[in-house]
Amino acid sequence: MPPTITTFENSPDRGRGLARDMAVRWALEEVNQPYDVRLVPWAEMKEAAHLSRHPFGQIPTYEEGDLTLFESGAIVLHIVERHAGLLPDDANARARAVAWMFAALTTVQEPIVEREAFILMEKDKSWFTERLPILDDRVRVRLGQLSRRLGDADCLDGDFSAGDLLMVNVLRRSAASALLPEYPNLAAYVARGEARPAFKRAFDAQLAVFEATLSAG
Ligand code: GTB
Repeated sequence: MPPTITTFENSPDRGRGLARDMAVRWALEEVNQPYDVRLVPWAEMKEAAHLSRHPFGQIPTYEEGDLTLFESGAIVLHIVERHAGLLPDDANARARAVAWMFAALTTVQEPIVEREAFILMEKDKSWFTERLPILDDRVRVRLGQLSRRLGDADCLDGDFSAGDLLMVNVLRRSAASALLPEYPNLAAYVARGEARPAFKRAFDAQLAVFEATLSAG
């Protein structure tokens, strides 16, 4: 039985692959594992059935036999630990790839999410234009550091790993991609990730869900 993941029935990102199921889909595609999808309507996100899968009533989740997981990072780690391809065999290199996974989801993502939430929720506030450049600069600090570390390498540490997958996924978030042109090597890094066949399959699959929802009215 393939694992089942949950995603939005009607994603607010309108099929741009920005919701967190994208990383899970991409990881599954990279390791060539088929999966089923359970679509969760908005009205059911906080209902008992979904809360039994996810304590915070969010997507994505992952069910495989008697294992149910939430948190996209934990799900991706589970997938790549069980299937070869996205973690190096060497123990130290593997530990460094996991460090990059955490870096993507915490150190890099944190200022990006803060900027995104600010734009979404405080756009009409009197302090918006004064505060936005402060949040822009917080994102720039991280992007600048990441850009210097990546240099002209293709990946963060050796071959493409789960660390790169999560980092590209985080850099695709709207608050990061708006500033990405200032960092050509990061923009190229994201473009390389998006050009991977597994990314394209994952992207097309989530887009197909959005298009089917649209045409169903
Ligand atoms: N830390 C968790 C993880 O990584 O799995 C975060 C999960 C999460 O934030 N899930 C969101 C969710 O379920 C969807 S992805 N939200 C519903 C709720 O909390 O009730 C976040 C997201 C949503 C929409 C866009 N977008 O429109 O661009 C991008 C990202």
